[in-house]
Amino acid sequence: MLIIMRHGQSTWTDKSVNRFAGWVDIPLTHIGIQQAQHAGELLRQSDIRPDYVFTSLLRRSIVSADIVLDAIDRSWLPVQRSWRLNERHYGAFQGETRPAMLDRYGDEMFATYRRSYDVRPPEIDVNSPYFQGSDPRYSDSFSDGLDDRDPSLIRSECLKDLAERLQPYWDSRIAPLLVAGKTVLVVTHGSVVRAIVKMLEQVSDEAIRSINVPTGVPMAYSFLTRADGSLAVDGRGRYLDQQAAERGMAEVSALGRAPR
Ligand code: DG2
Repeated sequence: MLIIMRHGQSTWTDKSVNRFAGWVDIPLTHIGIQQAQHAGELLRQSDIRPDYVFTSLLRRSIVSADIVLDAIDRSWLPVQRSWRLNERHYGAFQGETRPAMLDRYGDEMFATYRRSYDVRPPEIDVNSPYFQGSDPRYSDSFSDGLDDRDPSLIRSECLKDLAERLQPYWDSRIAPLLVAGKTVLVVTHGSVVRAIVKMLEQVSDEAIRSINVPTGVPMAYSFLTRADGSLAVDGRGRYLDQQAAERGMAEVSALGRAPR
């Protein structure tokens, strides 16, 4: 079984701040902490006990996973972290408010930059305080050897770029655990969840535009293993709290609307 979850609300997804984060390492809000606690409660109530845990290199994902593990008395599990589970690099939008970008680019381009499959936001300036070029977590020594991508050089990503940098990690680190019948918890970001849903449910490039991911609500996928050992997903992803998921999706969608 796969349990995939976007981190709890962050300080920049709080609607009073409403800034694009991408690879900027911002913390959870009090609400985000409560959402992660609730997510842990949901796992406990459903008697779901992860065998393996994955996070990105960003604290909103790391701390959310810690809170979930604490709630299910599994803080002892080793956690695997990778930049490949980071949010999409939001390029020059990182640190900018959504209303300001909506104003600058207009409804259609703004929606395209935010939700299209293959259009990247403009690249971030290497002198921006929000460029990660000299951040030690992305330096070469952290290279995972899966391909020759250097995360310290990335200056913007579309969802397709994210899916491509995620694929080797999924294939080599996560999918084999699912084939072996393990329960895997992935605590990550909105765009990573969208990329995984797209892959598992074969969502079209067009249809993925309308999928928003709530903060802090776990979603479960079950799998069957085919005779040749490959993985087949058994039905669609199921939010463990459908009402909270619907509320959260509406909130995420509203962040991209002009303030009234
Ligand atoms: C949000 C996504 O990602 O923003 O980068 O600001 O999951 O890390 O909070 P997350 C960000 P939207 O694409 O929903 O505007």
